[in-house]
Amino acid sequence: MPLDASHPTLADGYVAPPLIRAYRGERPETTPVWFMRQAGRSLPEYRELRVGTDMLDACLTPELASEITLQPVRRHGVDAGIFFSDIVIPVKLAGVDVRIVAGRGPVLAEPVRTPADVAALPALDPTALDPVREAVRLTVAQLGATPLIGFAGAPYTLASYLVEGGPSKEQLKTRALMHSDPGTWSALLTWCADITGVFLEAQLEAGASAGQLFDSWAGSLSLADYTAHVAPHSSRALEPARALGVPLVHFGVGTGELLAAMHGVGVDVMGVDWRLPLDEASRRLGGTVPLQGNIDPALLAAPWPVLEAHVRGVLDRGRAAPAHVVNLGHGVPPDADPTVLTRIVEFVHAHG
Ligand code: 1CP
Repeated sequence: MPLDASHPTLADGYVAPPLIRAYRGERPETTPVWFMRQAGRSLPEYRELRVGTDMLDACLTPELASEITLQPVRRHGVDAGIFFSDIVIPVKLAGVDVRIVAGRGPVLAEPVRTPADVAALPALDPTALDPVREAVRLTVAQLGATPLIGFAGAPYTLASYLVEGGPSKEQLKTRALMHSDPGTWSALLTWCADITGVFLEAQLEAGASAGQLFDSWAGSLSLADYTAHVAPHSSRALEPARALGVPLVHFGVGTGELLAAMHGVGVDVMGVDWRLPLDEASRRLGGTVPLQGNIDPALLAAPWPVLEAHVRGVLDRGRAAPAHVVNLGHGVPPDADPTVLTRIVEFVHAHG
């Protein structure tokens, strides 16, 4: 389905902002920059607003989710807002008992491991996504010319939380299921792809101008497993978003060996973590794919001259790609000093 005529990118006199131009492969006058996890615990104004409200409840309260999304845009002058939500929101909205445990992450009341567990996963009623649509509408109305990025978790990363029951370093049970019971695996990933696909679609239809698919934990997979057991499901998750014609970004941690395969699921831009220099990432992608990344989040805690030299290096290597959006190589750490993030934005806008 095409975008509704009320979508901001279809307004009279719409001029694509630098972020969208870079995602399309152009080089705008200033290099765009935003940060994964720019909303959230690094900001005192976020911590204040969240007091007494559960994380997933905050995501589903449109006024609150909208305000939290806007906080880092106002403070840092970044080139995009990233919608404040979580990859497990569609899981919760389908009726699965999942919560975010502080200091840990998403935890399920009952892990999903057997064929019966997978068969019992409930369908997601599209009207359950109404608070997400409303939060996006409120946010886009406030953002003006700054674009909003919508996002979703990729089926593998989502499935890893369902199977493990919570955050896990190596996703051992998840990868065991992939091989021991391919039928159950495929049914589980299809369920994940469908709920996450409509979650992303809802944000884009409501006014987000680009989408990012986070396969954060795909780096635990071999290329062969990724290609055979994961990529087709990621592709399926992106189908509704692709039909809308907005730029799509794909990101994972430790996915240097998977970059080309991840690009192949049908996205325009590849996010790169801090391990792989951008010029090498670009080479692995044939020099034709816009890149996003890849400041090492660890260096946010380094003295400014050290960080500045690192950011210069990221900008220099990023010139190997057709276009570059500066970001971190993963999310903002909760204890990051927010004034350092603002300084990076100023530096990138002045020197990028
Ligand atoms: O600015 C933003 O980016 C805010 C929006 C956002 C996004 C894009 C949140 C809010 N979560 C996410 C995506 C997300 N959630 C990912 C993909 C990105 C990534 O790799 O970091 C993943 C893996 C999750 C799962 C999740 N939710 C974790 C990771 C746990 C683990 O397995 O290691 C955690 C800690 C959460 C909770 C969460 N989500 C978002 C915030 C701000 C928080 C912390 C909640 C709090 O305030 O305590």
